[in-house]
Amino acid sequence: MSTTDLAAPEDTATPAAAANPLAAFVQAPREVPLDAYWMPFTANRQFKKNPRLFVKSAGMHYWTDDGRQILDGVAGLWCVNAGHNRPKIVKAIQDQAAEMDYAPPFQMAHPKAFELADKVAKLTPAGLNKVFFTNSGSESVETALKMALAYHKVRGEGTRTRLIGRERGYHGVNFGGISVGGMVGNRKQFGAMVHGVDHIGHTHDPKRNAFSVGQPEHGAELADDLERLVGLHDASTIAAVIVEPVAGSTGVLVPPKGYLNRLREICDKHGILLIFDEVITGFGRTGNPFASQTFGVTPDMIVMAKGLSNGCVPMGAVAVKQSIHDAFMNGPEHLIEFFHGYTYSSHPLACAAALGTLATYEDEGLLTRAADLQDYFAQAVHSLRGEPNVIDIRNIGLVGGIELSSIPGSPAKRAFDIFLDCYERGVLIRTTGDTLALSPPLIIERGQIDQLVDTVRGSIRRHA
Ligand code: PXG
Repeated sequence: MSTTDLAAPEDTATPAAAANPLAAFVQAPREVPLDAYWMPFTANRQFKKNPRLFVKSAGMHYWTDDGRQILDGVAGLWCVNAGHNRPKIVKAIQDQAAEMDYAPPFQMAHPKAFELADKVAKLTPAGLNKVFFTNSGSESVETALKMALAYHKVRGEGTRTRLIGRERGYHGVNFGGISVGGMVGNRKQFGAMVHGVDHIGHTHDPKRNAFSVGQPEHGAELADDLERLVGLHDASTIAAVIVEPVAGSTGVLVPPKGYLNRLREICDKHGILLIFDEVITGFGRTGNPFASQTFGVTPDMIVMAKGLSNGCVPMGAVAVKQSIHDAFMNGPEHLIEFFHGYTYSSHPLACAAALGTLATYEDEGLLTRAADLQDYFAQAVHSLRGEPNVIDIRNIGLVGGIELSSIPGSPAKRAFDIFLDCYERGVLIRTTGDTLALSPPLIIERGQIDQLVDTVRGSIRRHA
């Protein structure tokens, strides 16, 4: 396949263009050597018996190696918020690759890194105006946790070494992230992890909140669990609390009304930093650039990735309050203030992709489009109430979770079978346990929301 086959210079995001599936794409099927690649977070043996391969993307769609068009109901993996192969992003990456491939980020830099940080800082809530670049959500989480520890140390509060996460939290797959994370499957194979970590309880409360539209009514008081941990460990030992404003990977858990505000208050009271992991919620998913703005709660740090570069080139970032940054800016000026960074922090291709991404969001008003579509989307996903085995439906902005009862003795199987069935019928969704997750690109049209939900409905019925 030549590179020109993959490029989509025309704007294919419009439904009309996307309806022209394989116009410029004729390819002989090719043999793929399946054996050597150990696939991440994948049922490898199942996959290799029946591979699902994408070979092209444009707008709201993928195409498979056997030429089928698939509606993307999850923005790739919650990241392709502007839709696929958008022209400004494609061009920015192509131009950058031709102009300068790499620039060292330690003691050197390139202009686009500064331009991008400036633009990101303008999107984050007021006060979070310093931006540190990484290459993924997982690296951003580690960066934020290390910053929190180092921040307290440079201020002379080095006893604050404890990191607090939340049950059912997902913060990537590195050691800090799985330690503060609260997903059993991500923890149980890996020993004792980072010590001194503790967790507040999760907010999932189907008894009181099942089928809530948007934020659930009940559960603000669950934030008080942080007071319990302060009582147990003492605030002087706690550096930071990290939570996802909306937990994505554990099944779209929307924060109860008032919950995040209460968490903020308790953190303020005890001098604990509040970190929001917005890897999924960042860049328009909830109807604002960040969920912090949707819920009106400003953390001390925001962890981001995914939608920052539209998934086109790996990139993550941590935005922090000026005061956190400034605490490090002491000591002799020729010395490094924060001993942390990656070879590929602020990689030129990633910065170019992110600048193209932010320009696309701005041109098309995408960072607030979920707010316009959320009522329509909510109505669509909640129309699945009453379908067989549907025990809860949760939504906010353009993200929805449909929880199904498990097949006795085979947890996650019903949802996985539905995922496979949807794929056969031309729609890509995600599953976690027995919850189906929908998080389409923000360019989705109403008719495509209908297609997405109707396909899921048919699959749910076929697997009753
Ligand atoms: N934090 C959050 C909140 C995430 O959702 C990460 C950190 C880690 O990002 P990286 O870029 O290191 O993968 C994530 C990642 C899913 C799913 O479908 C979600 C993620 C990754 C894989 C699958 O639930 N989110």
